[in-house]
Amino acid sequence: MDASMPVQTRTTCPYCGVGCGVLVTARPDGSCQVTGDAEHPANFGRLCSKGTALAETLSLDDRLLTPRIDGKDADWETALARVASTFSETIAAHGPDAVALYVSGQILTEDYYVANKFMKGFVGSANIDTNSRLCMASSVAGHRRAFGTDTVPGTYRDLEDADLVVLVGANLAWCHPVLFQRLLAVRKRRRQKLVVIDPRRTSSAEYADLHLALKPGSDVALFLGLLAHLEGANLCDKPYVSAHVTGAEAALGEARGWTVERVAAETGLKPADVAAFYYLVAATGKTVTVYSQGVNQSSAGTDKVNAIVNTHLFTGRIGRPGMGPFSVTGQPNAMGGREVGGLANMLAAHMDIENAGHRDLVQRFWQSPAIAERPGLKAVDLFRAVADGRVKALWIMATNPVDSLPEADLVRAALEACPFVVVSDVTAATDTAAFADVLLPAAAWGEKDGTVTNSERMVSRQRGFRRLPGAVRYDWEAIAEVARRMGFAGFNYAGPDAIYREYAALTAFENEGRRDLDIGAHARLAKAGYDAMEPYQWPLPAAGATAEDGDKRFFAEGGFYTPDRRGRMLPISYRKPASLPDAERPFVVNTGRVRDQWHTMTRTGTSPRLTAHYGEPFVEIHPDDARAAGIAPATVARLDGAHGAVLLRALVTERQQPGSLFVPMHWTDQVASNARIGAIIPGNTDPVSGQPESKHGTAALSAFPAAWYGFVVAVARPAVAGIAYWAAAPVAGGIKVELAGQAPPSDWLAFASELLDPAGAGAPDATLLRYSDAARGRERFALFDGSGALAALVFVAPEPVALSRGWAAKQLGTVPDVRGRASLLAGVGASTQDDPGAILCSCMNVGVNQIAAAIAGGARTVEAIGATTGAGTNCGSCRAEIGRLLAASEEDRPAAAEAPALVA
Ligand SMILES: Nc1nc2c(c(=O)[nH]1)N[C@H]1C(S)=C(S)[C@@H](COP(=O)(O)OP(=O)(O)OC[C@H]3O[C@@H](n4cnc5c(=O)[nH]c(N)nc54)[C@H](O)[C@@H]3O)O[C@H]1N2
Ligand SMILES: Nc1nc2c(c(=O)[nH]1)N[C@H]1C(S)=C(S)[C@@H](COP(=O)(O)OP(=O)(O)OC[C@H]3O[C@@H](n4cnc5c(=O)[nH]c(N)nc54)[C@H](O)[C@@H]3O)O[C@H]1N2
Ligand code: SF4
Ligand SMILES: [Mo]
Repeated sequence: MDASMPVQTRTTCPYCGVGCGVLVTARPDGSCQVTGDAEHPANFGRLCSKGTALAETLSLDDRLLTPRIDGKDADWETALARVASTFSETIAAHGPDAVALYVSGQILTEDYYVANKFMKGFVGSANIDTNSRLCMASSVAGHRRAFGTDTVPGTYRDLEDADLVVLVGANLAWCHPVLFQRLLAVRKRRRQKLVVIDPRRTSSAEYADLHLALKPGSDVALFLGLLAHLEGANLCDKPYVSAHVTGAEAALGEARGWTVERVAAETGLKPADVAAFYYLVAATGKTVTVYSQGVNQSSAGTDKVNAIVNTHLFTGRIGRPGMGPFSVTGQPNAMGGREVGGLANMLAAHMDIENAGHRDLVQRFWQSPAIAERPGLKAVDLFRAVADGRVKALWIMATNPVDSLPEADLVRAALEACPFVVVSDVTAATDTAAFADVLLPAAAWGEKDGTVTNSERMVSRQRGFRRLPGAVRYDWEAIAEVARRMGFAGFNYAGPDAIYREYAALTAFENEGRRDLDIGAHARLAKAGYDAMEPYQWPLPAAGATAEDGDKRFFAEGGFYTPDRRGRMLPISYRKPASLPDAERPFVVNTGRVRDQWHTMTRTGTSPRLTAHYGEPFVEIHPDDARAAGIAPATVARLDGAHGAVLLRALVTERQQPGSLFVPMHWTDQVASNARIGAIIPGNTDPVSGQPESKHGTAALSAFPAAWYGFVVAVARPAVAGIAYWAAAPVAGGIKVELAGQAPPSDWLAFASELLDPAGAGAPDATLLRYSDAARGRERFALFDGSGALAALVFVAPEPVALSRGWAAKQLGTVPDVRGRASLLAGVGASTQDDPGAILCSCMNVGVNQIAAAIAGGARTVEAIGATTGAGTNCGSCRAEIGRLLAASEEDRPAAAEAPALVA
């Protein structure tokens, strides 16, 4: 091949569970371009803002490129020997349950398979759990209770074929944007109704025909009422239920008392809205109920799932086109992990640890010396066991539990106390990696090869298109190498294709239709076939699959995987969340995601484009609550929970309901002073699934008594240690940092010099200009390097600094003359004209100010704004926000008032 030609690779997006196909064109200079794969059945060419920005997150700057032992660079041989010997010694001295693996829905199926085999078959303990416990565990448990196996019955096409889509605790517009785009495309062709059930008015809710802003945690009451209503409306599918379902009578027994009035009282909804929802569902056969973390992350998560599934089983609306309950998965390989048994209470290939026949089958297949006899510790309990010394050696792979688990400070303390911690990551500096005795550098997206399964059971290849940098290795390889050094046979894989074949063979082994998950057709797939694999939907038995990919559904004709092959309706009773607001902590703390960030920001947080949407950790507060607490918009607020406190920018908005606060989960100690929201979420879990109630903490809310606010933009990260509030985000050519403090420093010049030292303030040829208006509490500094180029700007004021961040960032590296230097300090030129404002459309890089200008120029529709600015014309996930700006302008409010807190 001509080396000067760009090379194209078909792979899969590493972010959400929609599982979009992407086309990567790698250019000879090492750069690459990412576009949607028009032939991939999940997205047909579409991408969202995160997928579109993938090429910007491939920098090696923050990568972990070599193993480290006790903080010092080491070679792989030493690192692997250390891990293997410490694991072996710990097992010899304290038994197999003294070691554990904590893995992630972001590793590939092949990695996951090897990790699970290593622990359950060779170490002989089921102490392997995954961040899916924080994510999908309630759906898994609900599926298993109702279907006898963990199956998503439907397909994405069902969302398009439905006449009614109900989103429960799912902000699809931001978290599964391409799936949401597929819904919006349907709307252009025909009438499809959308109901959104979410305590907050989310971007998804902006599109809803009916938005039910229920009291947090009250979903079970709402769905019990729905079941009662469906019975009253005579909508039981009697032939289906009598042939294929058990438990209907007991389930109805629990539901019958839930009248519209009682549901309204419990959920805080208007009776008319509850009734409207019930009528709509009753009237619409083709109903799909999509649910996500507002359902799963609850101490009643499994009950919420079964309350929803009950309504579908009862009406026979399952497994048929346009009908069904649909649990959308979060991570790119949440499904793959469930399939190979990544959870502590599963075996492999959808087999159960508690089933002696399954244990025997898997052990014979693996020819392993052991097989875990009982479920292992689930994530929250696992880290408690680390804290109290029961688990003495822990290997964490592709997840950041110091940020993402509840009671996160206790998790941190547990890792600090743990005798031996191994962390496999792609990023060098994470809050978790700080506690690693051995740090192993993993191959990242774009480098690794394997498979992932999306929400509709579609298996796709991730393919590498870059050489492995530094000394990084594949995650499966690291585990296999350790396993071999521990003396275990059965880990000599030549490549991921060999692992995949073994896994495919296990799914078919002694199956004979008894297990839903069967991809036996691939048990002998050669490497060439693996490399050329097209996306396919399981099941794919050796005998040949029956339906077309994208159209394979379960349970329309019954055939559940319970012993009597019937689906189960469960008697569900309503109970309130585990921690309720009280006098000490009167607010509910709801946590979740923003559109352009991914989890703990190790990748999306490195893109200036993606951090321009929401650039700072924030808390959404209803205006009445903000007023009562004396919190002005864009000031800093403090939340005190049972286990810690956080400082966040106040985003005062009517989209929030009174009494509730919403905080994104993304900000870590790497990018902010004190914004790890996991630290104040209690470790309450669902009794069946063990999933933590991340959507329902409690806290007290108060104003942070800031005496000064600051804003810095600099070529190098300022020295922020010791400042009460700071939050950093990348900009082109540098970094921007927001600051706030209580007592002002006694000497601002000394403060600024110290702060900017990393940007060169201490260099002999540097110039630090100062503007001071002490009477008004204003201080400004501009730092120039020896060549006269701007290296930093600092603005300090007694109130939140009003300065265009976009303008300030653009000045970095410019070489102004004397007058220019003065106007820099004056902030002159920072008019909204050259400032795009907070970036609303990150695909096309359009900010709120540009949209406001388009509106002022006469654009009256989202389409018209798109035509003049380009905003909303690519992935479309910002269209709801643009609509909001339009609505705001019609109410004659300044558009920028709706902008995210203080980013512009
Ligand atoms: N941009 C972006 N997309 C992502 C991710 C990301 O980090 N960033 N992560 C991926 C992952 S791993 C996951 S799991 C998914 C999660 O996707 P989602 O579940 O859609 O996202 P969340 O924001 O966690 O929560 C959804 C909604 O639940 C609501 N909620 C809170 N409490 C309740 C309640 O009691 N009842 C109801 N009905 N709703 C409630 C919240 O207000 C929130 O709007 O997103 C995936 N996609
Ligand atoms: N308060 C609150 N907490 C939550 C949630 C919430 O809504 N609210 N949501 C929960 C949910 S649904 C989820 S899924 C979790 C997510 O939480 P985490 O899994 O902790 O978050 P990530 O940032 O995705 O962590 C992935 C880590 O793996 C690294 N990584 C990426 N690719 C690879 C790879 O190929 N190999 C290796 N070895 N490392 C890699 C990344 O650099 C990063 O450090 O958070 C949970 N925690
Ligand atoms: S919707 Fe966006 S984040 Fe999710 S897989 Fe598709 S491109 Fe990636
Ligand atoms: Mo998740």
